[in-house]
Amino acid sequence: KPGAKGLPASLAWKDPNAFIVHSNQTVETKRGHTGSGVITPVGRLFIRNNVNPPPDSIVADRDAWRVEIAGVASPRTLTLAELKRIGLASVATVLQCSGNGRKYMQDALQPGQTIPGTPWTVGAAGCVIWSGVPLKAVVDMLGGPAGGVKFVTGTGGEDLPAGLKPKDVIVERSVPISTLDTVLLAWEMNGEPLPLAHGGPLRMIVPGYSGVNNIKYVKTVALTEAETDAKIQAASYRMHGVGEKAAPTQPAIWEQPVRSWITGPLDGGAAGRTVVTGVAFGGMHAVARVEVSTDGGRSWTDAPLVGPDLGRYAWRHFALALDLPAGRHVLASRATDAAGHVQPEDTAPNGGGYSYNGWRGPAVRIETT
Ligand code: MSS
Repeated sequence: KPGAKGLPASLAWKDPNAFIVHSNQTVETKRGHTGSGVITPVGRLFIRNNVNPPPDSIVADRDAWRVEIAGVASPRTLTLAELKRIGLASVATVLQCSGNGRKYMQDALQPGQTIPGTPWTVGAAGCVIWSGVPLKAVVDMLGGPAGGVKFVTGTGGEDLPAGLKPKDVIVERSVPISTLDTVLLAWEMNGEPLPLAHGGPLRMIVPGYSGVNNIKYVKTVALTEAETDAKIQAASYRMHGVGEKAAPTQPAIWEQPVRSWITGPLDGGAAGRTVVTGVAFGGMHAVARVEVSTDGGRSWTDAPLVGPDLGRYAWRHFALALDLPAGRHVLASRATDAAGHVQPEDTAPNGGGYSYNGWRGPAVRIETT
């Protein structure tokens, strides 16, 4: 039964009250537990592992971690200590699983249809400040990109389970070379050494791209001519119809669409003055506008954005003070990004349950008295 289990021992340092534990590898932040500041405390940030994480020993001597840089004029393996001498930058991004909101698609299926995967609602997401070296600075130092490269391909540092084909389990993802200007090789999260659980000692961050593209414990970063043929890229995280098989010809799950959801109130209570709060982000673009509805989308009111603006890849909180009469209310939020994309009412189910961004799914039903 989801939510009935406790945190796995490796995550015992996290806030036990903040999570719905789907499995040892899929731990969702409860709605409303991301806090009201912009940044999600690391103790309340969700966890998603596609394979078992590496042992703790890899963070015992962080500076000794080695990453191979390939697809450049002078390929080299660099230690984290060496990376720290190349450059430093920080970026705030929404880290969100590609399947965040999958439950709303699973709930909308016809009899006989299925969408496999964790039934995340809104809690496979957080907003985090990453610090590290821009990949561009590393590539420039190594003589620039090799000819003909079209992708940035990152490989996770897990020990692969024996008896399985490595390509079937390795966490290796390719993103378009256009991301070279924004990718960060990060060793800090929210100003602290990056915990193993979130990819320490070193993680490849692709701002604006969905969770799976942000490779934890990254051991190789290669500029490549083709996308990796690893299963996680070729036959998974693809946009395809329900019941269809994933294939490399389908769009990859890369850039995140505009999205928002209510974080409070989540329960009914006394009628009267109420502050409706939530988070909104634009994926690749800044959030331009958030509207709130208390009548299930029949009417909308602009909601003020609150708190510091940490840039286009971060989320913003919104807070609208209003008067809720006694009765039933359906609270929803609808965001618009700076490029004019508006959240749709719903997102049609797709085979992997990816990239849900409708406003209808996460609407909150409450009754005030
Ligand atoms: N990386 C690696 N190396 N491994 C794994 O498993 N996963 C993915 C990313 N990265 C992985 C990686 C996913 S899938 C996600 S979401 C993310 O990560 C999460 O993060 P955290 O830190 O929260 O755990 Mo879905 O799209």
